[in-house]
Amino acid sequence: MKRTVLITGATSGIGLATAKLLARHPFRLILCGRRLDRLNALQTELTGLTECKVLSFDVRESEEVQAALQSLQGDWKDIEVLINNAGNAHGLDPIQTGKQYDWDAMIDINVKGLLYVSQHVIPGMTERKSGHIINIGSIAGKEVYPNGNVYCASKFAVDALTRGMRMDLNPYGIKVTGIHPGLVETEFSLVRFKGDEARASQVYKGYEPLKAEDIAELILFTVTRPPHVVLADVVVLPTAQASATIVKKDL
Ligand code: NDP
Ligand code: 8X3
Repeated sequence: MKRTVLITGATSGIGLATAKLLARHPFRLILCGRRLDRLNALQTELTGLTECKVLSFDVRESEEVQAALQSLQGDWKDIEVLINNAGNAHGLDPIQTGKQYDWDAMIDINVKGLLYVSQHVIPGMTERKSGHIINIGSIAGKEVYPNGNVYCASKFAVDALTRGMRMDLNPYGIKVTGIHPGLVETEFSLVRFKGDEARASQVYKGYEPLKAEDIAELILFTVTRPPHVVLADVVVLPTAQASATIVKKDL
């Protein structure tokens, strides 16, 4: 029997790579994101590998999240693995000139969005007394870096929520994992720099960053451990990266 996995942010980067990899293993997938065209294309691509459902919603919108998750029918409601991956950085400004709309986006998506999705998935897990929640944090949730202020705060919050979930859900045998990547080349920097491709690509020059597939492999390893094993907290960096601010670059 395939386990049902819900992946937020499956239209791009880490979520997309994870969907493609898990589809080749005994999982069926609920693919989430705002860009419905990408979700539909992914569902088509994965046809023949596994069954997929597509749910298009904005994690910022509590009512949209509720409606999407309540639209699941039958045993598709029994989500066994929740991958809270949707998120981004918006801007890279010092606190004194940061934009409120960027702050709102990061807090609303990375923190409140994660909570909105989780609140509709957790009751099924507690009822069944099983499940696995994987929260994608960041090295930015372990260390603050200059101009990272609110993005770092949002990822510190993800780390705190991960630890809190692990405590509160412990009586129910639910696994909770925090995965905290360093620099991964995805659309992340393009979003952070508002579509400025030159600035975004500069972030990944002069060293070999992680690929989304590297994180997908880690997620696959995490969800295929035996019942008595949980990877609680994993920081994963490119070899060239020693901390949030130290990256060996050959430029
Ligand atoms: P991408 O920009 O490639 O992917 C982000 C995903 O999040 C997209 O699928 C996007 O889907 C989804 N998303 C963003 N906003 C919303 C929203 N409001 N509602 C629903 N879905 C949303 O970046 P990554 O793959 O790199 O990022 C994935 C996660 O990994 C994020 O939480 C990020 O913070 C984290 N991370 C990334 C690192 C990196 O260096 N790349 C390092 C450490 C952590 P859509 O736009 O279709 O809604
Ligand atoms: C993404 C990695 O270093 O840009 O979370 O914050 S970093």
